[in-house]
Amino acid sequence: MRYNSFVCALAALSVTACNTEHGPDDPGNSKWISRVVEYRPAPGQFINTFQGNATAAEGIVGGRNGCLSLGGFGGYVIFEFDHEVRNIDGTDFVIFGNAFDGNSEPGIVEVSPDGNVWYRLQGSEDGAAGTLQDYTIAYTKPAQTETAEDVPWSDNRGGRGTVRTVTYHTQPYWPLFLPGNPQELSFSGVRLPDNSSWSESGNKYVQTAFAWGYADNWSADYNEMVGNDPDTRASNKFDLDNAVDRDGNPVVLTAIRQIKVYTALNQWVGNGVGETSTEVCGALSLSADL
Ligand SMILES: [Ca+2]
Ligand SMILES: [Ca+2]
Repeated sequence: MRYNSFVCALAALSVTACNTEHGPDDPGNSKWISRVVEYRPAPGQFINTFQGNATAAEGIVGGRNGCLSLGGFGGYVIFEFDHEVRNIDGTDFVIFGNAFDGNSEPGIVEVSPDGNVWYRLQGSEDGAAGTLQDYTIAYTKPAQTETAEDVPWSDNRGGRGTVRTVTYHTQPYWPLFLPGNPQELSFSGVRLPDNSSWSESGNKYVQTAFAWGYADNWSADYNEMVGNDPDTRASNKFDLDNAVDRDGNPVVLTAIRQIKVYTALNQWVGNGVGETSTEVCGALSLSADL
C-alpha cells in the first residue's frame, strides 16, 4: 500500500487519488523516519565519528536513537517516511535536534514530492540582512586524511577560509565514506546570517536562535507539543504551507515524499566550539495515522 501511495502521488500529485485507509491486517504507517535516502555531510568536527558516519545516518531511522551531524555549510541529509507527508492544518512534520538555549545551529529544510523537484520551507530570516541567496561553497580535501587537519574552502562571493580543527576532535574532518571518494565537495543553498557572539555574563560563545522555520534551532516552538503526542517535543515544527520555489514564490503542496536538511550557516564560532553544524536527531510525521 505504501508504494502504491507513492505511485499514486507521482501520477496525480494528489492525495485524494489514493485510498490510504488501513485494513484490519495492516500494521499501519510509522510516524518515524523509514529510510535515509542520502547523507552527504560537509567537513566538520564530528564527521567520521559516531555522530557523523553511515551508522549514525541509520540511527535517525525508526525513532530517536541519536544525532547526525551535517558538518559545515551545505552538508545535508535526505530522508523519507513509509507514507506521504500530507499538508494538514498547521504542522505537518517535526525535526528533532540537540539545540538548547544559546546553542542554535540552524538548518534549512527543503521538501520534495518526487525526490527530483525541491522546494524550500521559508523561515524567519528570509529577506533579513545577511541572508544570502544562491550561496555556493567548495571544500578541498586536505593533503592528508589520517588525522585532523584544517579543510580549505572558497565561496562564490570571493570568500576563503578553513574549517579549522578543534583540539578535542582529532579524527579527519573530511568525510571519508562518500561514494567516489571526491577530492572536492561543493554545496549550494541559502546562507543564513551568522548567529554567534561572546556572552560576557555567560563567559562563553552563544549561538542565538532565529524566530522560526529552521531545524536544530532553539525557537519558541522547540518544546511545544503537537496534538497530544509527547514525542513531538524537543523539535522544530514545519508546515508545508511555507514552501517556496527557487524564485521565492509560494507553491501549493498537498503532500511530499522526501525531506532534506542542510547546515545553513558558514560560521566559525571560536575556540572550543568550532564550526556551526546542524544536527538531525530524527523526525516525526503527523500523517502516519491519516
Ligand atoms: Ca500544514
Ligand atoms: Ca546542534
